[in-house]
Amino acid sequence: MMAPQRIEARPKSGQVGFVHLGLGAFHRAHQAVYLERYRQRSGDTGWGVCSANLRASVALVDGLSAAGHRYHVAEYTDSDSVTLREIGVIEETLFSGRDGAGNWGRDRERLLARMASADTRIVTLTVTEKGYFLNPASGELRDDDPMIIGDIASPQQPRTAPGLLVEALARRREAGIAPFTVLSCDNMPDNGKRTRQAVVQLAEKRDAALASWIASEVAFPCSMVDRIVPAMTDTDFERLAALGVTDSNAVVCEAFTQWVVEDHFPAGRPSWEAEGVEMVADVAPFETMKLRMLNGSHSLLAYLGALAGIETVYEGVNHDALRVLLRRYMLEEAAPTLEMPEGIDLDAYADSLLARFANDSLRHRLQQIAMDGSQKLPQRWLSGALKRSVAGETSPCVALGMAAWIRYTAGEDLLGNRYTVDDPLAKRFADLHHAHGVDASALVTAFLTMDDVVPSELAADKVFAQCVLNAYQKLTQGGLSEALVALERN
Ligand code: NAI
Ligand code: CS2
Repeated sequence: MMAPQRIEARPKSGQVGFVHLGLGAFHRAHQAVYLERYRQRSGDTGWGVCSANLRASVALVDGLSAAGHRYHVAEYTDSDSVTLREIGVIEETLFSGRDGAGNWGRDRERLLARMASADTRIVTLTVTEKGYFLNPASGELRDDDPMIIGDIASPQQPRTAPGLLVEALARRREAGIAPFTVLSCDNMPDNGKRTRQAVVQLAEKRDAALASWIASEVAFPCSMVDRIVPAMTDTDFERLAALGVTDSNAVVCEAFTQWVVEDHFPAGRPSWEAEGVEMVADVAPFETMKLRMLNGSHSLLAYLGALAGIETVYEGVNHDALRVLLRRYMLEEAAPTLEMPEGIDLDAYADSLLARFANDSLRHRLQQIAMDGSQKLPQRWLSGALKRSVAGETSPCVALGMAAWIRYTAGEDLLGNRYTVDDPLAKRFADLHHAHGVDASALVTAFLTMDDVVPSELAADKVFAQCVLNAYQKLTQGGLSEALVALERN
């Protein structure tokens, strides 16, 4: 391996301009890196971050605090080339979730005070697709969810991301302070619009005037975010230690990074274009391209690979028939559904994605990608397949993916290994398998008619439904190879 490039963090300023909700791996490897690089170049120290977890990972909150809010990001071009970047832009970490004793909201008031402060001009989020409490198909607030019911009952003691945003905005409105800009950095289509939907619909349950003020005064720009940041493994920590970095808060990621942001920040923003942040009028084409081509391929690999006992993206993309499937899906099923600006070469983009998936320095586990499928597949596969269905086109790759996802939700791979299905709807899936397990046709129909996940117009497409059933039977009776061969004949 070449000697790593080492970049130290700039001294801290104590000034906070951002609050972030969802202190996870991606935030530490993406937004925080852009802000650290901005700070390094510009000398502008006004955009420090207060970063919070609303649920789990209090250990990370306290670990970063104990480390003086400095950590390392290892950016791997490949296993021979890495940049070790120290990040110091996070000035504070807070926890508003439930602690070991079952008490909620240890730092909630400090977090709300930060969000209500006039110094805070932008609130960013990476709370996963499920953290917005939206119905994945309709985009409506799930006001029957116990967490949302709790926030409606106790709006001043919010537990959810939408609840915190509503309460903080209510305090700013009350104090005559202009609102912050809300910038979602989650893998959702129209992520800004969906965040706005969740916040306004929750505010409506509390005070119509507040909801109206939020709807008219608060900016919710959309953004497309891209950097492959796998959950850390013991091997990752060992590799870093071998480079002299012993840091329990470190993250590893690919060298590639991209951030395309709608330029709508009434309260101001960093001038971070020099760091490569692309400020545009309309993010949608880039967001849809990435969600369908990169994330759609990731999910295909996740379910087909996991069922065959394949562990990582790297192993999966080196499985010849799976790599052929990914390229076919990207260019024959995803690309034709996209409306891209002139000059975007989708063939080249597909090849760049396959090259990124083949990065031998990342242990990106398929089980991590497979989680929350009910929240991910609508934007990754189903919206594109619906567009094709309406045009009278078939989507055999997506149909195979759906068959693999349905089989995956049984919680046992094709080799008999059991695993936990990590999804907000996991209980429902288990019930469906219990009710229909041996009757493939009834099981596939039951999954396809879940209208909070699968668009009903797509479920009504009999050709698509039959394609899913045929793929399901091939997969469960003949295994991955037979299912892929059958697809090639399709
Ligand atoms: P992570 O597991 O490291 O962090 C997830 C974060 O979401 C944690 O802070 C967790 O507390 C929070 N969270 C989960 N459920 C929540 C809920 N119901 N309410 C509030 N907070 C909740 O995962 P990571 O890698 O940081 O990814 C987070 C999100 O970032 C993804 O779901 C995706 O939307 C986006 N993203 C991730 C990329 C990656 O490669 N890891 C790349 C591009 C986007
Ligand atoms: C992955 C994404 O876990 C998943 O669902 O598909 O986190 C993926 O790594 C990122 O979107 C890449 O930008």
